[in-house]
Amino acid sequence: MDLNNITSPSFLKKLNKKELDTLANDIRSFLINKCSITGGHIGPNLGVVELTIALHRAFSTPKDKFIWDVGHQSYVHKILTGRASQFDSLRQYKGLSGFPKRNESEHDEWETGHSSTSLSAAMGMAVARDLKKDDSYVVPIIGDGALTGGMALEALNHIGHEKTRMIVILNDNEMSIAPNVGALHNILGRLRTAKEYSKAKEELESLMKKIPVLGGKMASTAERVKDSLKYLVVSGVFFEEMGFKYLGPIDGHDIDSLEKTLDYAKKAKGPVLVHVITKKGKGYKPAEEDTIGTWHGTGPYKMETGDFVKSKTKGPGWSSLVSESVRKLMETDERIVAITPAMPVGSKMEGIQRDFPHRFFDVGIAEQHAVTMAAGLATQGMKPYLAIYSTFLQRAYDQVLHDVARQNLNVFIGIDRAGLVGADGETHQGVYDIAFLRHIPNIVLMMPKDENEGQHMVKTAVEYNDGPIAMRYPRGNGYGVPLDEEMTTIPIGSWEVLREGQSASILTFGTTIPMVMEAAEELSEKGIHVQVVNARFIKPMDEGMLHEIMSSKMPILTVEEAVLQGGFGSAVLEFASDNNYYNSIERIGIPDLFVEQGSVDLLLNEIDITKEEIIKRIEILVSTNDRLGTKTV
Ligand SMILES: Cc1ncc(C[n+]2csc(CCOP(=O)(O)OP(=O)(O)O)c2C)c(N)n1
Repeated sequence: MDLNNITSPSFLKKLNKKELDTLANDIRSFLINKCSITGGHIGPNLGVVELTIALHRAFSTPKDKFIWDVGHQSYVHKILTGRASQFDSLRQYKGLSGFPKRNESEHDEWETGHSSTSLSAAMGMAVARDLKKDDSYVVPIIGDGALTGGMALEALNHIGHEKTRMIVILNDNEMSIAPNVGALHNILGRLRTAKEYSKAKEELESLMKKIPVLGGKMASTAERVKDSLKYLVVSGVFFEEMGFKYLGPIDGHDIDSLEKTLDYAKKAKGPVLVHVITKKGKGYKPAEEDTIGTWHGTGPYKMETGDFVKSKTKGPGWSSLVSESVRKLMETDERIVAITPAMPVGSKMEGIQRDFPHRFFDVGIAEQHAVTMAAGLATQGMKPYLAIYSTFLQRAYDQVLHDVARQNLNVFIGIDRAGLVGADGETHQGVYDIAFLRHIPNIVLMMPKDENEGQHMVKTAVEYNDGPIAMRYPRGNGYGVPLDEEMTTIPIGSWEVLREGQSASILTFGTTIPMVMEAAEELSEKGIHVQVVNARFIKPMDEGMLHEIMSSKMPILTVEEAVLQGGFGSAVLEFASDNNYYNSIERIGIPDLFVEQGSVDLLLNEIDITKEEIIKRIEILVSTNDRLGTKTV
């Protein structure tokens, strides 16, 4: 069938079994083909083809509400709700989002990107529904990985207590972004294999229904039998104890049994959890055989072989460089303990995991726990290294503030994917961390200009024993600069002049340095000689150098790939104001908006973080300064 002709999911209800199987095959081929060109979350989506079809047959969106947790597995839903024709633009600038988007379709009730929000959102929607005396269904769809997130567990606790009517679909493929971890994962493992429990429970329940009047003693005896049966057959029937009716485990690739179970679930008065077993990557051999998470989300690949199309890179990946530097230091420093909240593959920590299995912890999707666990380690004289994406560190703001910084503990935070990240879009841009960390007392925040300075910063962070220290590094690869044999430390709070000049000073750090250097070169050809400073410590700033620059009365331009409000430029303005300097100061950075998806270069262009803008601003600054002269105190 031509999937481009689908306009609404209502057509599904008219299809017979054979037609449904054909549709599932067509959707798989379509996804494998389209994602081979655009890249995307192919593995998770291949796993939910039948589940999504069954859901759209059992329910009627938009009246009924689907809430996709994380949202990376919503491609099939997008196809069935009339968006197949947009897949050529998947994850590209102004194109189809890789996550649910409310402005894309009335069938997208909830936007995500970060994990474990679905159950709380569903609770809100279900309460609203009940208050409005509506009869719709609220259906959160959550993976076994996302279920380990603290928020999901907080919501389960509340929903089970309130007995709110909703149908939770647990999409259990035994994988998070990498293999799933944790005690909850083990509970699911036992449930997956405990078919006998489900069968025995059903038999007992139907037996109990056959007894005409279950009065007093007899009823409670029967309940007790049922209870003890649970423990006899499978220890810890977690969900029932939490107040949910547990249905499953169901084969998530069998549309018929999925539908029967969903129809049964619809009759329940309170919360139901349908445990669905799926296979990530189903139907595409390379993805199906993946055991480490390579096919969770990919760039373009050759469809026939599954070989990834390699883009040309000069230097090592930033995550590899940082993890490898930490791994080397772990050889001689036994205090170092490495932690990742579910991202061992993304943060390239396999080497650490292999060489130091007892000093490596994948804690699951649990950023808050990861940070406070690191704080606990630090109280005992250990040196925790926590690799965490900038965007996900947002989850652990209070833990950084209250547990780490307030107690001034020696925690080293590697802020991975700092800056714009590209195709994942608004939910994943790592552009807020400076603004939400800079005002926290005690913390040191730095970003290297290249991978050599990066390895020295890792050493600096490990040697630093005066409190928390965080190092930002971008997504992607370094420039291929030579790496010094020995890692050395950099004086905390020291900046570096990269280019001398008297007309103006440009203060910048990290990824924007090359564009600033190019702008400086072009400006010098026009007779404007700017100083360029590698402001590698965002906190503390190099106050000595700032006094020097500001007292020279040069105009100043700050450039950062991060939000302007509360950012590095703001810190420079605060410094000027606090010290009564009146230099002209302008800032380039991310304005007050959420930056959408697209290639990083294109996005930088869109928000005017460009060489051309730097040249333009400096020319205006310098000419105004010359005309007016610098105001003095
Ligand atoms: C707060 C947060 N931390 C980390 C991530 C990165 N992440 C994206 S998907 C994913 C795994 C989700 O696993 P699961 O819910 O089981 O879905 P599956 O991909 O297996 O279908 C992780 C850790 C995220 N999106 N949000």
